[in-house]
Amino acid sequence: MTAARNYIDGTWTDAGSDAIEMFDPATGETIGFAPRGGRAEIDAAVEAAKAAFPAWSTTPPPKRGEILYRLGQVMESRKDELGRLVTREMGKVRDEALGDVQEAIDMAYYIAGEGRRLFGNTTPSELPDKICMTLREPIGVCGLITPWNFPVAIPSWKSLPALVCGNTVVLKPSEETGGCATAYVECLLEAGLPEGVVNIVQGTGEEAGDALVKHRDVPVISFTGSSETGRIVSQNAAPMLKHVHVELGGKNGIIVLDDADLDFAVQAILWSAYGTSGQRCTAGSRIIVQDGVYDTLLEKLEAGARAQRVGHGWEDGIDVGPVVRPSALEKIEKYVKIGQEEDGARLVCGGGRPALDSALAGGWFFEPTVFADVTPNMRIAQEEIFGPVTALIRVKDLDEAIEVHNGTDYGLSGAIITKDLASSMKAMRALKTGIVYLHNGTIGAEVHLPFGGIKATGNGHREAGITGIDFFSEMKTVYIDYSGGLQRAQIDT
Ligand code: UN1
Repeated sequence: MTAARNYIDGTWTDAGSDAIEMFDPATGETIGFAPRGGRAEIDAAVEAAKAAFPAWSTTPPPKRGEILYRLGQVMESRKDELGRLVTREMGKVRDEALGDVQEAIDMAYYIAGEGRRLFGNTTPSELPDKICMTLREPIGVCGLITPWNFPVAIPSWKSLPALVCGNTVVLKPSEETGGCATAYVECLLEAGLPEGVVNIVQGTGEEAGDALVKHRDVPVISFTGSSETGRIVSQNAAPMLKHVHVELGGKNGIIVLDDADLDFAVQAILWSAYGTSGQRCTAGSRIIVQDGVYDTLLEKLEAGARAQRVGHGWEDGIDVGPVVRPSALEKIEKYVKIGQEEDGARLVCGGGRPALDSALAGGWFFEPTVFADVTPNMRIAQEEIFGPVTALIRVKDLDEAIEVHNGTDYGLSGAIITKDLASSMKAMRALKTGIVYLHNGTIGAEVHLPFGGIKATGNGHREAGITGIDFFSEMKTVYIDYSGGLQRAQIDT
């Protein structure tokens, strides 16, 4: 049985009678239960995090960094176990599950070094005998609400910058992947994190998540999930003027120009569209192809999509695992139907559930799916499907490709595949996304760079990289006047 537990004020508790059932998406079997936390558990966790704040926030940042460095070592030693848990709870294939854990290890080592930086600025004053600088201060208790699609990586993206900056944390992980979050917190404790500094409350967004967002002693909220929920989170946090970071949906496009290496382009598209069964906010769900190579690319992509091996994520040679839950499958099926009904769109391959051997008959699998001849305003080209479905759109040139690329509400990740430097450079500036890939697909973010998007994808913040530190610290501006007299800024110049 999977052990999804609460950890509040140094005490672990198991799921009680009113628990949330957890499933293996590859078989549909019950794998365990998560506690159904609500307001009472959130209140207790926030109390514990508040109580731990004075000591943790005054621990020298290099010491905080040393604990987080050890976290990287602990996770390395438990990498296989954590990876298995990822596949078991949300289905992604082995390489990607281990990659998910690796992303957290990378974040631990990166952020450990931040403990010896946490740089502010020093700058001259407009007045003599006066200097100016900025310092970073911890903020308080951070409420972190994390999704199931990167069940180890994303909790690390949020919690490690928060911790190195001296904050304490209440983590509300997705109810699908509570065991991964539990194991992650176990690693933090094994690394030496003091009791109460991180607390974890399992439960649903409507109950535990909502209570966390509305808690008056939680000044910082960081949420990854759908744009719809992100709006609710923002609205509920606004009256208390909280710091809010939301990381939301995407409808990411890959532009392929006539001069592209098509075999490479197909590899990049397959990886972007079907990695994590298309359940990444960075998934490549629109392929914007120049007229001259459209037919050849479609032919190669169809062959590549048909060759993807669908099956249990932990087995050898599998490319595409299941999707997370039955309602995800239903949503994908709904969009395939919408695509088929949209005038002119053509279902080229996939579109249904694959026939798999009986051990996986109860699993939630979907075939890698390609739609061709999609036009930019169709719903399958505008709305996030979050499954292994991609849509080919034909364009005449780079200008039209950029226009189509930018013609969605979202703005997370964009990509262009061409050998022409000038076209790449033009796209680099013109694509309206927070992340741009030149000569690649839309996935593959690294932890030491800012991650996030514009338009309906986010609210202007970026996580990971140095920007994670910016979000989780309060900037204090300090003026030091050693002139011995009163010097008035803007007046005594
Ligand atoms: C997400 O899709 O929610 O670049 C995160 C990537 C991963 C992170 C994705 N490193 O696709």
